[in-house]
Amino acid sequence: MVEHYQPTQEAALDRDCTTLSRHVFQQLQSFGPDAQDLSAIMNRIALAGKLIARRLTHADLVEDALGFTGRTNVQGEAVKKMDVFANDVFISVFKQSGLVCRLASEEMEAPYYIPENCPIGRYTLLYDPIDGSSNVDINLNVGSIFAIRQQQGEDIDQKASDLLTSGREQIAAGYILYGPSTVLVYSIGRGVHSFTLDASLGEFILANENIQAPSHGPNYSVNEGNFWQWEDSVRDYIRYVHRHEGYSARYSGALVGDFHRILMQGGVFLYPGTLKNPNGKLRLLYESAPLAFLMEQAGGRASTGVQDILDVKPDRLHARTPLIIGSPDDVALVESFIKERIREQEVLSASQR
Ligand code: P6P
Repeated sequence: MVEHYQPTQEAALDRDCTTLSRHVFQQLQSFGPDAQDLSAIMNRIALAGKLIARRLTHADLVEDALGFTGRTNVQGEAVKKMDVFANDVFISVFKQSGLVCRLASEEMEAPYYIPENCPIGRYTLLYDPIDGSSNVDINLNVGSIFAIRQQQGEDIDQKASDLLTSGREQIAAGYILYGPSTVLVYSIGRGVHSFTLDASLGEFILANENIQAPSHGPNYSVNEGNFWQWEDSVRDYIRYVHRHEGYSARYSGALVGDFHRILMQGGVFLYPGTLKNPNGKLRLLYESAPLAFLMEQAGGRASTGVQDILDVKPDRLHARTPLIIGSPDDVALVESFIKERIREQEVLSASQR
């Protein structure tokens, strides 16, 4: 009688085999064309993460890897060499993929179209290639943020106007955190999952499934140097956390690391509007909306202060938005100060009529 081989049920082996592309199929419980596309897209994003991580881990040993290019991007920010490298990595990994036709990035004024992938490629990648790049030269954490959307319509004029829709059109989002380890966190709308890069395998391996943000946490993450630039309502919130026990200020100046702490430990990250930037500093389409997608999937919230981030429709590709994101109880607390001030202003203006 033929003895049928029984593969080992060794958990460690199965875990090491749970790569990002396999996990997408597990999530979707399908091997259909959409699942195949998403699995392949996530695999290429993982490759981008590996290429950027490799550069970062010895950037100060590589000729010409650090410092500024001397150019200014569409945001009016000085462009760092690492910004350009990372931007081009994401373009390169999607060449000859037939998947992603358009890439919209913080570093490019208009979307980039990959000729051989258009119009067959029906996916668009929106990304911040290196967020927090001021940290690169001092070896502190930085991150890449991405969102995936499906193209709506033919975009004949190549204005990508179909991207000016709410974040609820995103089909996937995530980030890569380049820290002591390189961690990729993603969601395709079925929970939030993290993968850690095992350099010995050259693979991102599943580390945490179905991450849930705590309903409340001790961290509040904000640049208090802007204190006198904010609305009174935000200052009222900051005074509140100063006066009450149980709050810790944690701010690294790099959104991805600050967000990851809030996702894992709870609390709130906020970048409110300031006198200089009334709509805030962070960009909607490739920073706030992808992170809002993740945070909602993890049971948290993301708000402008008066509206859910995922409901905001941008009027242009590089639109900015105020961002309050994190544990539901903590986001609600910040919103309560903002809404209280709005009520007071409405009462005052009614009394003056
Ligand atoms: P500030 C980095 O430039 C960035 O876009 C985010 O990563 C970060 O959260 C924010 O700006 C920091 O801005 O004004 O506090 O230096």
